[in-house]
Amino acid sequence: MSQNTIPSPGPIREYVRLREEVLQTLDGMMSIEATSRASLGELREKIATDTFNLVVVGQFKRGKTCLINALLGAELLPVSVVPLTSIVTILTYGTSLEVKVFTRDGRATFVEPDRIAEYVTEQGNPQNVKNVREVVLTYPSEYLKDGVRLVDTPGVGSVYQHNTDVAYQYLPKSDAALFLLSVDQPVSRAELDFLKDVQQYSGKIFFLLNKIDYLTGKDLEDCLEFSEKSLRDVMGQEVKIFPVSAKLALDGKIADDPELLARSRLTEFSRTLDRFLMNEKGKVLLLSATNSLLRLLAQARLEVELELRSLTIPLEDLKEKVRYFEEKK
Ligand SMILES: Nc1nc2c(ncn2[C@@H]2O[C@H](COP(=O)(O)OP(=O)(O)OP(=O)(O)O)[C@@H](O)[C@H]2O)c(=O)[nH]1
Ligand SMILES: [Mg+2]
Repeated sequence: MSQNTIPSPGPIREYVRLREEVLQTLDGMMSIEATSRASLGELREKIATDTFNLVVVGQFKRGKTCLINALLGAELLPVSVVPLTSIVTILTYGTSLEVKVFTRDGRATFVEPDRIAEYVTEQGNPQNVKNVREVVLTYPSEYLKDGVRLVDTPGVGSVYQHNTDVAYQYLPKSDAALFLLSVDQPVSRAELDFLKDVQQYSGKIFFLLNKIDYLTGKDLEDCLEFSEKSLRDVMGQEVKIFPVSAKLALDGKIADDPELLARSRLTEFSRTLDRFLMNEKGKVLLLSATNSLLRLLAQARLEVELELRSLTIPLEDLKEKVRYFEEKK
């Protein structure tokens, strides 16, 4: 990341001021009984620690997990030709590689990194029999500095409905999304419907067309053009798609082979992502925090309205009875 892109003190001061305002609003909301304290507490912690969830999403088998490995330049997470990732897997900064498994009963256990597939994959943990909520890996990568968390989600649309459900449940926590398409499967209706859902939650979406090593020349151009047109219709504006090969990028980084890395075209995307994380992350974080607050407020309002309605009905009944009593009197 180049030094001259570091934001000047003005925007940083403005960011700190706005963040304080959001935190104060959040504290104010704690006094509204109908709001979920747990959700507010979680959101507060996220904003106070500048945690930014960069979530990798897409249909099954587009290469999401492989892309995360490629960005970090190491084979950290298991990939496969069959639907695989079944549990949300979070990569966060740490001085060494450590893997912690969080179960739904609130327990957390460290496991050896080479045993991760036993927890996060459909094969190792079918139908989530191990009751895993999420798995957190710490890793010393520049990408994960300053609160950025790379989040791998299960692919949507496979025969495993529970994998789709897990991916959907994580969407509200996404600040920005990496939306993966791949050249071996032209964009489908289901993919576009999923994009509409992602759009509701993510302050920023990056589009990647993966597996470009399968195509060359005109075929790749046609594929890109078709994908761009399909996405434009949903997004209502021009979209930029980054053509990449996660596989070549990972191989290139592991073998330290600049030719493979150049063919992967990952560097163009990485530079854009670096710039975004350096210059726009704060703005997008506050935007998605504000959206989460609005959603929580809307929920609270609905609950208050329901309570009011349940109070008004007996009141009407009571008035009717008083009228009847007066009449008889
Ligand atoms: N040729 C080629 N294969 C790739 C590339 N990226 C991923 N793959 C392969 O595609 C398959 C799926 O990769 P994954 O990373 O497991 O895909 P995923 O989207 O995480 O899959 P789910 O977790 O099941 O949704 C694996 O066999 C990968 O080796 C690529 O750039 N080129
Ligand atoms: Mg995966």
